[in-house]
Amino acid sequence: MSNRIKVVVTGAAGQIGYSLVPRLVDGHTFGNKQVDLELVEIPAVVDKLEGLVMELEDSYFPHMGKVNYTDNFKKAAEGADWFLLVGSIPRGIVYQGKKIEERSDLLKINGGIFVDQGKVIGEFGKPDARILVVGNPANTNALIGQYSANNSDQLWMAMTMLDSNRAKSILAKKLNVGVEDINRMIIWGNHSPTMYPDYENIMVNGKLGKELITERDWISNELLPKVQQRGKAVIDARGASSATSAAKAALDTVVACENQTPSGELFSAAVLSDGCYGIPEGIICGLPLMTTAEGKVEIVRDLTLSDFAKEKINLSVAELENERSAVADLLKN
Ligand code: NAX
Repeated sequence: MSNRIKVVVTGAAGQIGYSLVPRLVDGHTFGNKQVDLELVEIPAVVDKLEGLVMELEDSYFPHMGKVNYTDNFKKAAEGADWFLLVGSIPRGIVYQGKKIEERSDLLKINGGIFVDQGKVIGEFGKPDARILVVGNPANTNALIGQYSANNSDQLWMAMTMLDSNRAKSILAKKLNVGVEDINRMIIWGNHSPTMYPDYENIMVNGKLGKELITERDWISNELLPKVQQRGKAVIDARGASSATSAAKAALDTVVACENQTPSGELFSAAVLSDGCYGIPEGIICGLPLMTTAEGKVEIVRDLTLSDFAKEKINLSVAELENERSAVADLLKN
């Protein structure tokens, strides 16, 4: 196994990028491997990355390999093992003379970016590259990217780990245990307010969540809205969207994919659905995952879903199907 790994980060000059990039080379995420970084930005801000590179150099990271910054995604992508696609156009900005307010506009604009990046990743990324889409709308961006890449050995994911970590924190407080005691915290569906945090299938010190939490009112009025609206609550409190927690969640996803999943644990990310759990094929949907001893990331297919869970998941799946319809003209390969 190679002792070098090449990681591409888009949106590297953004606020998530600032928290994320240093931790890719601090020895935690990729262990003893030397990590080569390609930091990618749009032409208007790419020069700002010189400052980030200076800070990386000044930070003494023995595991840091070569570091480049560029606005040329194709050059950055050549032979890369990991792509952390954080860059996207946010709601509310003026883009090509128009203020982007509607989710449908957001889907189309970002969709265009992911068509181009997907093609490049399919052609120039490592044959077994792993791609984590963080930039919103993450699930549908990942779907577009995966179509365009047209390379079935590469693994495309959209990030739901932040939602999973948020749910762990709320459940740990409720059950008066540590966050590390909450295992198998799965987020089903879309990374959007329709997501479903599956409290019934968590394991806490040998007990199933559905045995530990029986107050449906607390689930419906506390857990679900708190997890689903946490992103907005952070924006209201901080005046900016989640950054350090989003970066940590991206790193947690990489670590979960790079290492065999411990017995009794599962992790959360959205991947291409294949009909499991009655979820229609061909959407990027939050599902339970594990990494095998051989390093393969697989969907775990034997969780039991209650009628309550199925009803909630169906709502989120319907939203993903609508998003897919809105970008149907971009789903080509
Ligand atoms: P920022 O606006 O601070 O940074 C985004 C950066 O992406 C900017 O520097 C921009 O120039 C760059 N960018 C835009 N298009 C690009 C392209 N085509 N190629 C390369 N770079 C490009 O946003 P930040 O707070 O860092 O958030 C980034 C994205 O993460 C947003 O879309 C945000 O909605 C999304 N989030 C997703 C989360 C998730 O759990 N999946 C949670 C956190 C976050 O809200």
